[in-house]
Amino acid sequence: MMGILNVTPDSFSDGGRYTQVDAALEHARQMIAAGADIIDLGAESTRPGARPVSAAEELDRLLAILEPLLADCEVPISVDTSKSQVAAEVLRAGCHAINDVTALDDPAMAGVIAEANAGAVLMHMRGTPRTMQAAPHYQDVVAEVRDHLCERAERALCAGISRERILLDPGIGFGKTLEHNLELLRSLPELAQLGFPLLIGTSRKSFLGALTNRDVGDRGPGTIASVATSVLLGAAVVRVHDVASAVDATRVAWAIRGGRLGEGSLE
Ligand code: HH2
Repeated sequence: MMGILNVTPDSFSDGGRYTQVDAALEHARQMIAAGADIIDLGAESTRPGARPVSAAEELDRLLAILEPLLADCEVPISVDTSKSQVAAEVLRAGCHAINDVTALDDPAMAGVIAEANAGAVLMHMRGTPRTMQAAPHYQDVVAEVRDHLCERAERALCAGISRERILLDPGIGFGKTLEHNLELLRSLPELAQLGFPLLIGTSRKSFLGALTNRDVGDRGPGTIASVATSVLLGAAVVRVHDVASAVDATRVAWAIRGGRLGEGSLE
């Protein structure tokens, strides 16, 4: 269970709530008490149309919280960044994994992660956050996402990232229509055949709004349905804002699937 901690002013569902260190720490503590196994710390929003931030600004936001978070929290911390320069600094500061929504687009990223012997989440995205939802098109979304993830996993392995530290993520909502998202979720058993644990992030995303006709603050039940389904279909890790409800849903889905709790952890 990965709990989301966004120290951004503009994230799509929790922007501005945890920009103060005290509020961020308290939220992390609550997520861990509720059952988060990993905290994913992000300082640059990737919502459609988001403004890119400089490496210096991203690092300022991250380092302000990372040190107290590492001192305070007993679970691994991943940092959601696509910049190798940022990754190098946060890994030096002690974080355990990099969650890269561009799956190693930055040519130096794989080497930086390998050198730190850290975990890597490699996510599929079509385009950039600024452009990705402008008429995304695929011939065969599942095959294209699978091939891209396979190629990026190879890149990670060649750079020396340990196989058991790599997770793959089809990138729900990143350059995908509603139908693409549903097809990818339906195809998790096929994506799992790549042989890496799958991480799935559906929490409060707009495809849930399209299905339920709910605003972002009212997508809890939709999130839970998508979390349970993802776990049942093969997700090893789910990335969520509301950890408590997702933990219950995951326990039930995991038990029905017949899986072992704790499988697919970043450590
Ligand atoms: N989704 C978001 C951000 N990072 N990382 C992975 N691996 N998978 C995801 O699905 C994913 C991700 C978007 O969600 P959120 O962090 O809540 O919003 P924002 O990007 O606006 O901060």
